[in-house]
Amino acid sequence: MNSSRRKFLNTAGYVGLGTLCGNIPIPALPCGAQKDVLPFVNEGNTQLNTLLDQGLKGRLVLDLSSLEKSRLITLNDSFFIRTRFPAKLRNGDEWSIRITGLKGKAMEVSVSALRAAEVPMGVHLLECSGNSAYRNFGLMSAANWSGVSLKQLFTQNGVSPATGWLNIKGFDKHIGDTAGSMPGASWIFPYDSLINGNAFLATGMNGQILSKDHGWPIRLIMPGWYGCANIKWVEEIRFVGEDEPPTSQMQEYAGRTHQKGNIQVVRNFSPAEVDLTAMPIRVERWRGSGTTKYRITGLQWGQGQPSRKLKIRDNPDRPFKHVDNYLAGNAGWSLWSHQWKPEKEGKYTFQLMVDDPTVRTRRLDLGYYNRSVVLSG
Ligand SMILES: Nc1nc2c(c(=O)[nH]1)N[C@H]1C(S)=C(S)[C@@H](COP(=O)(O)O)O[C@H]1N2
Ligand SMILES: [Mo]
Repeated sequence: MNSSRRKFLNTAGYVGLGTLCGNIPIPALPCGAQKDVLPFVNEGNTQLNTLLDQGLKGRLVLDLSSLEKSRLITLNDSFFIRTRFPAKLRNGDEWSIRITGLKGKAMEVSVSALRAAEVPMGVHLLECSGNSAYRNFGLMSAANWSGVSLKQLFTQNGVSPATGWLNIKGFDKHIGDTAGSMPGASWIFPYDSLINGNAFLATGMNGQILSKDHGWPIRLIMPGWYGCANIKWVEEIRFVGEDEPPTSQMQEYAGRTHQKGNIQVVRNFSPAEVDLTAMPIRVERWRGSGTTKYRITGLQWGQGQPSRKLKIRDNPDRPFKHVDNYLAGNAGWSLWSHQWKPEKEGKYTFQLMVDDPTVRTRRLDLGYYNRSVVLSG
């Protein structure tokens, strides 16, 4: 099925025979109930699951509406892309990473050495900090990565921290139009966050060698941090001081990574962590024998454990109610579902909250992940 047709089916109100009638976790409907999916309104109209454009302008936006419990790992050619590979990317087999800013001489680690040490690193989700309704929230995906942790890399090569901060720099030599994004990506991390947070240099994704668009031959994965810090095409790791100015990449994303106050120096930069977040991905209407039932399926993701204390409301003036079902364990993200009982026609805006004051939910609380549907006869 081509993607425009798929998108139509998923978002423009697919009407089909519900074959799952006895199985869906809302009160059973008579077999033969008709299902349709209510489209989300006031969102962008990007072509989903389709490779668009080249280089810095290159994008692939994942269609989240079709996520199921058995399909929480994103296939490699559906995994979202925020920037496609730079035209001048050189031969990966001869690639090496320079480690500089050391007390002694700079070091080189070859890709072949990294590949030889590659081990499974588990499932991690990436979310672009610019993931928004304009992109149908599809700048987000989860994969099963493999690679080498920085901790192991440093231990094996006898690297001791020369300073408290590391600048991880990618190869970004694009040609042509930069589409408003600043070329050149690097991020400066506290050394301790990288080591304790289990950051790794990924060489593989879902059992395959990393593709060029996802950072071949080497990319950084910093678990739980926004995509923008997950540098692709890594070519240099440099120890820097706490008074180093944030990179252009860090400045570009400062607003989206919750930075506040004086951020002239990296010491004042807060970790680009993704807080716990949740939103609906599809709203189904099941109609049969004079009854109509609505089911909302949604995602939750972000740092820490998935919550069992999600609440949802269908408009700002309505009370939050506990979410009914938690469908799958954590694979970077997990699914929930909820029976929705709208009282009348009209526009509804869903917002979730976490009923636990110990869990930080900065973006969620801003209404950033609100999604709306319009209900009519
Ligand atoms: N070198 C380099 N790394 C980069 C980028 C970039 O432009 N150049 N984009 C970043 C951003 S903004 C995001 S969201 C993620 C996206 O990773 P993906 O395209 O593999 O999904 O890569 C990050 N790493
Ligand atoms: Mo991003």
